[in-house]
Amino acid sequence: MSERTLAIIKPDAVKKNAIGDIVSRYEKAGLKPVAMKLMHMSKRTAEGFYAVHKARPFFDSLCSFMSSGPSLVLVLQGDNAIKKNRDLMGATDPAKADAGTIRKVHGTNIEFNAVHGSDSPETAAFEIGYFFPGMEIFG
Ligand code: RTP
Ligand code: MG
Repeated sequence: MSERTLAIIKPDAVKKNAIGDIVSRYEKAGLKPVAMKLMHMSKRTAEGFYAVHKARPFFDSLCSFMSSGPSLVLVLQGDNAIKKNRDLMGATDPAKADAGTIRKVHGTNIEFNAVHGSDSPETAAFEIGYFFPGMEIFG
């Protein structure tokens, strides 16, 4: 079933010039970018995006990281896009991620882990709407 997911190439990966490699992995896996923008999030924007984590000890540090430089924010479309993207990303902690996954290749540690991907249809709907009005999505 074709679906959409929100992906973010986080500031650490943008700084390392990994945008091209990561977008190429999405395309080769059948995940088509149907919207994308480079944006430097404010801390408030990051806090709203990660509101589900606001009680976690890493919340403040995570939001500082996400607002530390530009990110590439994308909507990816394809069959089973949500799970397919999570599989491409690998585990949250790059040290535990499978060989060949984006986080294994480009991540540094459990916080600076290169990419984000929606984890359910409900979070995908919220996250896509958080960054993109419908008219900016070309599905
Ligand atoms: P994401 O939401 O970014 O796709 O990552 P995820 O589902 O694999 O992991 P999640 O539990 O949702 O955590 C969100 C992001 O918070 C940072 N984090 N830091 N210091 C820590 O223990 C810790 N744990 C998580 C990571 O940047 C993680 O991707
Ligand atoms: Mg998550």
